[in-house]
Amino acid sequence: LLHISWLTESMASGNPVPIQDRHRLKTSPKPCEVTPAIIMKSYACQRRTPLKHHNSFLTEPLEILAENAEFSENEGRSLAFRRSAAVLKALPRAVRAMDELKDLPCLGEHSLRVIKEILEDGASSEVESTRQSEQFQAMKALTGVFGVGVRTADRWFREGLRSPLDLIHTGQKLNHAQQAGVQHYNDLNTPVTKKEATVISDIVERAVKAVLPGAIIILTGGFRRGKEVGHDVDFLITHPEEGAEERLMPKIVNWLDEQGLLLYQKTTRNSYLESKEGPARPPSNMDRFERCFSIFKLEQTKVNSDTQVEASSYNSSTTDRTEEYHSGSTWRAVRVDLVVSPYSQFAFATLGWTGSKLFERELRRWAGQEKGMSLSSHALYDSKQQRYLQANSEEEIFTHLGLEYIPPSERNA
Ligand code: DCT
Ligand code: MG
Repeated sequence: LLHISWLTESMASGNPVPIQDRHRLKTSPKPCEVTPAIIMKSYACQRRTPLKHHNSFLTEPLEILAENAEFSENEGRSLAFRRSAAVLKALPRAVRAMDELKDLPCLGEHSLRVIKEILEDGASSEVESTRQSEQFQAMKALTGVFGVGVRTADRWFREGLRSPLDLIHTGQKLNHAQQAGVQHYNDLNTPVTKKEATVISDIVERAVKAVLPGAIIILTGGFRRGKEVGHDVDFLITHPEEGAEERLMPKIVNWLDEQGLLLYQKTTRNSYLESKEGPARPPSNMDRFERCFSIFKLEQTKVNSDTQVEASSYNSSTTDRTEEYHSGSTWRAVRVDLVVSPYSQFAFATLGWTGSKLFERELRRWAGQEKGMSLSSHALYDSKQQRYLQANSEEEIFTHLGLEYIPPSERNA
């Protein structure tokens, strides 16, 4: 039997053989029974986190508590649970006992208490009561409306509202985004499949090529990390000729609209070039590109016929599920995010829009705390050298940051 233990980074450098391994060294007669310790680095951007891991039974409950902390705008608490969960996602096997966790970073007292309860009793009472609570369920339902954030949802909750239907019944004043969110609530809360993302990719590609030949389009977000489903489909668009991408978004949107493909869209202009501010300031770096939040009208026939063509590579239940869910309708609503980046910022934009959210956060924290640098989706600024560091690829950005390159499929922290 192989024994696996894991070390934190500091232990690995300062104390190569941890106590329990010394014990094993003494008690194990054969060297082959001593396995190398696994080094668990403390920033998520220093680790490989695959999509499929061995500890969902722990990470899902911890993420419920993280989500609940977000609902009460307790960012520190939420981050602590998310960091704990991310460490467990990076482990090579399922946790079975508390002592397997003692050398791991990022596991706070509260997270450990929850994990202990799950290991011993099969469930955590705090997590289960959170799951069942009226407030958690209402906040989940209300923030599940496109265009509704935590603040608005919380105000509605305190006014006695519990679900999107309550918004209609009580005649709440809704902005355009929220109106679309209520109208397409069921569709937008039905996970988008990879198949659907592929069909939408084809549409976006046709739109972009029609209005700007030579443009480059990449799928970012969860689908680039290998996810099978997502809450939306994210695209990043650029053109090798710097400046050719300016004012591109309205043209794309017009093309899509003329084809009757948009149910909703809101475009924001690139404020990064216009504002002429100094170094990009993390973490509010997500809103400065020319960006379009949209809802696509996706014809089901398109998805189904394409599924038949490529049926071998996809699970056929995908089609069954969407047909069942949208019986009586020939289309469904899907959230799509389009972002346009200048070519010189494309590597930073690609890295910033691939996620996961925690991985991005950790990259920026690493840059600031460990390297005296400031990373955003636009640029990397070195405070010591007082200059921007250029990059043509994600690999170059990791190199600038002194990090081992982590491919998108292992950024699922
Ligand atoms: N992003 C980020 N910080 C945010 C929001 C987004 O760094 N506050 C980045 C990381 C992921 C990317 O943008 C796209 O965002 P989402 O679509 O929200 O995330 P996702 O990983 O694609 O998840 P999903 O599969 O649910 O769409
Ligand atoms: Mg996404």
